[in-house]
Amino acid sequence: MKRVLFTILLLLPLVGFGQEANYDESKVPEFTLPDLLTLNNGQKVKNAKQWMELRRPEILEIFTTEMFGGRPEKPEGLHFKQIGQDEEVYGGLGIRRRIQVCLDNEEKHTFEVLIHFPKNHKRPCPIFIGLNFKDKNDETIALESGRRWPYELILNEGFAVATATRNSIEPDVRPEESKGDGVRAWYEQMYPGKYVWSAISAWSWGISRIADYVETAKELDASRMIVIGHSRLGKTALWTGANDLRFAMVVSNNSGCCGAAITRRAFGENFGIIGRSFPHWFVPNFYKYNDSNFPVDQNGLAALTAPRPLYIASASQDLWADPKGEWLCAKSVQSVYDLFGKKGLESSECIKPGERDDSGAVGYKIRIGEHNVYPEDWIAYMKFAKRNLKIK
Ligand code: GTR
Repeated sequence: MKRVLFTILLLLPLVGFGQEANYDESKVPEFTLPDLLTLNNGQKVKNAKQWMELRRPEILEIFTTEMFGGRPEKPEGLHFKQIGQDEEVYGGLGIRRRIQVCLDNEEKHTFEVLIHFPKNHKRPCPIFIGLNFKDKNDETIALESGRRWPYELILNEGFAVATATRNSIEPDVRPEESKGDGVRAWYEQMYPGKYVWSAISAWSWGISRIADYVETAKELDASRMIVIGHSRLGKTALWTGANDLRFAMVVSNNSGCCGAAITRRAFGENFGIIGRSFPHWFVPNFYKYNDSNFPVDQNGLAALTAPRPLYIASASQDLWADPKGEWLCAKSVQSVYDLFGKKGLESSECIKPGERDDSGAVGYKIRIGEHNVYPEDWIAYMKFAKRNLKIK
């Protein structure tokens, strides 16, 4: 009985409470992607300066008001406490540090960050920063070592990596289940009605607070911070890079609908399904839209990373996230990267499972297998980072 219930629960998002996901390529509608380089007033963006000063803010505004919501500035009382350090982990390869990010002077609102960095680093380490799927107050905070967080591998390549649980910043629960213990409820108490923001915005805001810590740590290279995320946290990674230009590179791993997948393909998860399943990921305006009428498509979100390196990755069995739509997204940010003279994808159609197209400033790959992050994914991201961020 338990197992049947569990299976039904697992399948619920797939059927979207009655609204079906399309998996038939022949049913993908004809569509034209909204032009990233046409300003709201109809004029064309001609150079990088106009992109940065005129069009980029317009697109950022669309995703802010219509999808994820805005983000407060960093809080006044923000400070950090080191609450633990192991001087030798992984046979002397790394140092493991625990930081408490205190969001207020009274330390009523805090979350914990786990940082690994190479022990024998010669200069500040480039660092991957991403949230994880562990539960709040889990003793083993983020010790998801092994597959998703292959610390040994990362340390061996000379990178540091910082992570925190998403639930410790903002619980990943529907509004009716909320206990009011996330940063959104706290801001609402302080400034009633001022911020309309989703859990995804709140998570991205939390990642920026980790970046604030990195700026204070001499072992870490704040000019080479890479935001990384898988799935819902891949959406979050894109949104973080869009809002916080301190991040030098963005990695979206299997982020799918409202992440890197082109919405207008209406393949796999779609606006209707995601909006019903995860109302806390979006602002109320999101519900005005269907798959064909959002003012820009997700290549607009991805293009907010430009000219910084951007890696979009899919998995062949992860049709829910629409690999082909993610490839199209990576491909169709090219007009923006062109303005900066940056190379994008080489492929002219979606590459085959197991292949990579990542020799430029935009990378795409599709791993054979399911929705997840594996060491082989990290290997590709680190190689891409080393080349693009000139890491020796
Ligand atoms: C699914 C959701 C996806 C993706 C995924 C995850 O249920 O429909 O958009 O975000 O969760 O985060 O694992």
